[in-house]
Amino acid sequence: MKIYFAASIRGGGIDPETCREMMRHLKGHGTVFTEHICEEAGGRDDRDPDAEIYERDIRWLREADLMVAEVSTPSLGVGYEIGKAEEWGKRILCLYRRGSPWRLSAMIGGNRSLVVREYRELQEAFAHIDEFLKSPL
Ligand code: 6IA
Repeated sequence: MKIYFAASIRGGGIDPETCREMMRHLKGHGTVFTEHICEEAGGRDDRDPDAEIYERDIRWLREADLMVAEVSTPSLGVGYEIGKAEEWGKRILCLYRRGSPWRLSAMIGGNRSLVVREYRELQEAFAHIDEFLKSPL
């Protein structure tokens, strides 16, 4: 199973611990292309030129069987990737943490093509991931 994990980097930035734990959990299910996104989430991210990041991520997204997106922190990049993945017919799970200071965009929460699930504890997020990955591709 090839999984594309998307999470906010420059847009607010996902909580690094949440990023690492979700990544660890997803890796138990298959190959996660975006393994490096938790490395410096919330910190310095200018190691690679933007054009390289864009081209590599788009290539991975095309190749992925499905996408899991952490959407508690708004991110232009994650929103863009969700739009692309939808256009390409990928299955998409969006995970939103209840109590986030940001309300989820209606473009995500109101889109019936996406599977949107809320969680508070990480264990709940893991259960949503397991459920989503059990469904046929
Ligand atoms: O607009 P944002 O920066 O929040 O967009 C985040 C999304 O875009 C993520 O889901 C990534 O797939 C993609 N993305 C944005 N910046 C990077 C990046 N920079 N590396 C990989 N994917 C990225 C270097 C990051 C670093 C933590 C080493």
